[in-house]
Amino acid sequence: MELIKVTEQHEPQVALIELNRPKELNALNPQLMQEMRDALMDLDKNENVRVIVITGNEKAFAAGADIKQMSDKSAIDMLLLDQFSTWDQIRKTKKPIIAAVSGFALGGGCELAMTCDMIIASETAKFGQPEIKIGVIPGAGGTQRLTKAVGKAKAMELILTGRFISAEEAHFYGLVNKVVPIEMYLKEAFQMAKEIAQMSPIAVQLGKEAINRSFETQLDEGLAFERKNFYMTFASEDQKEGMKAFIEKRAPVFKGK
Ligand code: DAK
Repeated sequence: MELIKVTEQHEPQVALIELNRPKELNALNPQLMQEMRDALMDLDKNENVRVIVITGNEKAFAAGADIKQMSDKSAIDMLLLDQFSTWDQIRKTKKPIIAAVSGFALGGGCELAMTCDMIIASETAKFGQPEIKIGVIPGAGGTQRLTKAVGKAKAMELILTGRFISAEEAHFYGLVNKVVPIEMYLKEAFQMAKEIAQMSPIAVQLGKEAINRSFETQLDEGLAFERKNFYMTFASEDQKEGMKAFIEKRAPVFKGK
């Protein structure tokens, strides 16, 4: 593992996965996501692990999918890359996953946190789906999970303006479980993980499965719809311009083409 760090027993029966691309604010490239999928599959099978915590660093949980790796892709390139199979596998993890978030959780980073089962945030955390600013839309469940978490009006605001919200606001809207001072966010996540680890692992797995079932059928349809529209944005000149402008550190000029 190069882009993540896995500690199998950070606490008894609690594993920790740390995203480890600090210079790129933990931007999620395919290699990182594949390492994450492999780690989660291993930990899910490991009898000594009951709960998994995923974290970044104090500055960034993850600032999104890697724009530099996506900028030149066509809709068909994105389709053939099939990165969604990695994300789908993450979604199938049976053990509970807690995201411990500090700093930026943006785009794919916010989607990764929402794919986890619970979110503990530091007071400095910032959540957002800024894809619209680079000419695309969320592609890893943001339009579905954010809407379920915060409601239609707030999801529209965040996804159509690309605005960030603070940890406090995210808590108000029910996106995160708890907000704590920065020196406490990991401790708090482990505290919750240890509490869950004391319960029957069978009951925990069945409880998680049942809660997810409450929106999974709708989620499958919603995700399929989002994916088609996400691929479609890669057929636009605005996607090329939006991502190029990010890399060149300038404001994009969108033409609606
Ligand atoms: N991708 C690539 N590099 C990134 C990045 C990203 N998302 N975010 C930051 N970086 C890089 C910056 O380019 C910079 O690199 P250098 O210039 O030093 O080489 C370095 O990280 C530090 O960033 P900044 O200099 O920009 O730091 P600041 O503190 O000034 O600003 C910021 C922090 C987070 C506000 C800013 O970096 C920013 O706006 N970042 C982009 C946020 C964003 O737009 N995120 C959404 C990306 S689109 C999919 C799954 C998921 C997705 C799509 C498909 N499939 C399964 C197919 C998701 C899409 C997205 O997330």
